[in-house]
Parts: sequence; C-alpha cells; structure tokens
Amino acid sequence: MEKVFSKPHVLTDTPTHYCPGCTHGVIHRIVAKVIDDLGIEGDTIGISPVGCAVFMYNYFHCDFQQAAHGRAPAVATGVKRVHPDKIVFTYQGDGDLAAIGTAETVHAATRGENITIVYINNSIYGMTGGQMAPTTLMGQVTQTTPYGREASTQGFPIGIAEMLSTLEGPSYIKRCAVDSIKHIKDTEESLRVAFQRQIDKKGFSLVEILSTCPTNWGMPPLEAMEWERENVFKVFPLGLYKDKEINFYHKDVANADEKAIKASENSGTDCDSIKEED
Ligand SMILES: Cc1ncc(C[n+]2csc(CCOP(=O)(O)OP(=O)(O)O)c2C)c(N)n1
Ligand code: SF4
Ligand SMILES: [Mg+2]
Repeated sequence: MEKVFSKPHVLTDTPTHYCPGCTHGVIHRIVAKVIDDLGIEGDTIGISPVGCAVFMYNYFHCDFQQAAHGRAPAVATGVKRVHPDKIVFTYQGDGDLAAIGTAETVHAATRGENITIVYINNSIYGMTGGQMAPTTLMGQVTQTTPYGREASTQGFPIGIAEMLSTLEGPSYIKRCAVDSIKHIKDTEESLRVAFQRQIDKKGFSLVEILSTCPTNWGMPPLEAMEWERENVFKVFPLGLYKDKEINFYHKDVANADEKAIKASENSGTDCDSIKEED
C-alpha cells in the first residue's frame, strides 16, 4: 500500500503534555515537517521558551537550549553568532515574547539577527493559568481581567507582526493560523520561507501563528477555533507584513576576539592589561 502520511522524522515518539485540542501540537508538527523537508535536522538548534511549550525539547530530535523568561531571542543571537552555520530558531508564546521579552524581541529584530522566530499568539498566558497577555482582546475575560479587558487600565492589544514590520532590520514577517487545512498549508509554506531566508543568510524572520487555548479560554476545542475566526482574526489580520531580502547579516563573530584585539592594537589599547585588570 502506498504510504501517504507519516510522522516527521525530527519528532520523537514522546507523547506531548498539551491539553486536548491545543494547537501547540499542530504547530510542532508543521515546524518538524519543514525541518525534515529542508534536510536540516542535524544542523538545527531550537531555543525553547517558558510557557506551555517549555518541554518542546523532549519532542524534537534536534538540539535545544532552554532560555529563561523572554530571553530566547538573546540566547538565539548568542548561539547563532558562535555557530553561524547552524539554523537557529526560537519558539515563543505571546506572554514570553510580547510581554516578558519585548525588549529582546525588538532588539533582535532591529539588529536583523539571522535567526527565525516562531511566535505562538494564543491571546493569553496559557501555562500559568490564563492571565491577560498583551495580545488579549478588548473585552476578553481572563483570570486577571474578570470583567473583560478594558483600555483605561489594561491598554490595547499589541500586534507584533505590525510593530516589527515598521523596523528596518527584519527580512520576513508573516502572520498565519492553523484553524483549517488551507491555513495549515500556508503556515507550512511560511515557515519554509522563514527558515530558507536564514539558510540563505538573508536575515531575521518571524512567523506569528494564531493559536487556541481551549483550557483557559474555557471552551471546547472546536468552539475555540470558531471564536478565534470570529474574534481574533479581526484584531490580528493574517497576511504578509514584510518581505525584503537583506544582505548585511554576515556577522563574522566566530573570529570576533581576534578582530577586537587587532582593532585595539591599531588604536593603541593593550588588551592583555585589560584582561589582567578584569
Ligand atoms: C505563577 C507564575 N507566574 C509567572 C510565571 C512565569 N511564567 C512562566 S510561563 C508564563 C506565561 C507564558 O505564557 P505564553 O508565553 O503566552 O505561553 P503559553 O503558555 O500561552 O503557550 C509566565 C508568566 C510562572 N512560571 N508562574
Ligand atoms: S493551557 Fe492552553 S496553551 Fe497550554 S497546553 Fe493547555 S490549551 Fe494549550
Ligand atoms: Mg500564550
């Protein structure tokens, strides 16, 4: 019989800990398929987040480094700069990326680091029990907005794709969803472009993926999908926000120490004496 469907090789056999109907698992599968298709399993290093995806290193065969709250883009920057030939991606929720790690996100983007960010926007802090995130919709009820989010005390939702696409640094920014076959295929294609952009050394790529949290939204999975389509899509429109190949990312930091010493020799600074004083 012809085999028409199989589990991506890079996924391990470990059962995931996600709630039934959570789309983190769907997104893991798509990321894994793209890594398989590009043949980069042995060269890929993931940076896992805080939040519900904290254990994702158990589900992928490729290397992973765990980052502290919000610090994944900074960790990815370091990993990529010492391993410029590896493919480095972060996988972060909206609490991790758009609240706790806003600074790291914006600065990695504006520096145009040659990394890929997979950003999971489920409009809530899932893991910690359903508190408001910066992406929570106006009027949305969460544990910390029991009467619904309102502007005078909680401000307005942050559109990461919109915000980062105003910066000069990023190369590719897209917002996708996984509520239908059509959108799953689009997400797969977008992740493929994002990873390829990095492989080609063409710069910073971020794919924002709208995701559901049936548990903390307090809905069965199918109802959560419907709620997402009716409400979340209006606030966070799907689409391509930036697509510009940029070539100034060949940061040769593998030899940075040597270069720094040479530069300081030229400027008359004695590096050895600085090291001794340290
Ligand atoms: C009680 C508590 N407060 C704060 C934290 C720190 N913290 C870890 S995960 C998380 C939220 C992550 O939400 P998000 O990044 O949106 O990921 P999701 O779980 O929604 O996928 C926070 C605030 C914690 N672990 N415990
Ligand atoms: S709490 Fe929400 S985001 Fe976390 S695994 Fe459950 S459904 Fe998914
Ligand atoms: Mg979240």
